[in-house]
Amino acid sequence: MSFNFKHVALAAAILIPSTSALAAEHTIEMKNNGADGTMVFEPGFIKAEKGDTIKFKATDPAHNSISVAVPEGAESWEGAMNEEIEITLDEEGVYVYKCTPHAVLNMVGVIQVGSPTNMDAAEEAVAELTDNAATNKDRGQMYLDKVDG
Ligand SMILES: [Cu+2]
Repeated sequence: MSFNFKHVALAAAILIPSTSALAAEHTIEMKNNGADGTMVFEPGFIKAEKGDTIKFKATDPAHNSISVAVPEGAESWEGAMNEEIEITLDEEGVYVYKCTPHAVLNMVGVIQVGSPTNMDAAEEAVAELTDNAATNKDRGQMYLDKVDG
């Protein structure tokens, strides 16, 4: 076998996986009952890597996922009721989201991607969600407390 550029390129393609090949897929279930109480995203906190995807799974009906705060440059999202949406985490920072009909029950969640670049905005969003919630008032802050770095 002759040693030429084609072989080197092929070897590199096999030995060095691209970043996208390493991206993980996470699932967050939208549930009526979970480990953290009723009307809940599970898990409510996820630490992910840039480029990972999140699938919101409609385990129980009558939930949705809508972003409340996202890092600068990241796309916000708005899932319809019962819609299973998939989002890609393109920017580092903290993502805060809620379920529209159950925001009053503090059905919220937090995703950390890399460095928490927008922590102030995330804290503000969680404080406002907490103010507007009638129950589970410690939930958003409990998730936010898990953000590190
Ligand atoms: Cu809900």
